[in-house]
Amino acid sequence: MKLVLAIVQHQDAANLVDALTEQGYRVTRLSSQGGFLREGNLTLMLSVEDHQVNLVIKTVREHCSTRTRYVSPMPPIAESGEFYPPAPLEVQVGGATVFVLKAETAKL
Ligand code: 2BA
Repeated sequence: MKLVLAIVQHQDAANLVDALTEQGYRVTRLSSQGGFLREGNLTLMLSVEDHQVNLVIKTVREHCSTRTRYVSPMPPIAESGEFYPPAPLEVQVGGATVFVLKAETAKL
């Protein structure tokens, strides 16, 4: 058994969960937040057989898009009378960040 953790963007989550459940996978959605942008994202948790991992990753890849976000860095400490507003920083977010871990499942 493997535990697949997929961190995805909100915009992609609904279609991805629909696709995974239609294929018969059991999915748990966890609300999460990225440490860098501090924006909400979703972590999907699936416990699957080893041979299903590649199919799950394929489905995640098909439903998760890369998007561009802009971050405003903190302004540098200004010297006397000088102010240089920092340029927004462009970052690419997504499609998805996926971790695959060995797992044992016990339903109690
Ligand atoms: P965030 O931490 O909010 O990161 C959002 C995007 O900002 C990242 O997109 C990446 O393009 C950029 N970024 C993150 N940390 C950076 C840094 N130290 N310097 C420059 N740019 C940085 P993704 O790579 O697509 O990641 C999307 C989300 O997936 C992340 O949100 C985080 O929640 C999670 N994630 C990504 N890599 C991870 C890892 N190695 N471990 C745990 N969570 C991870």
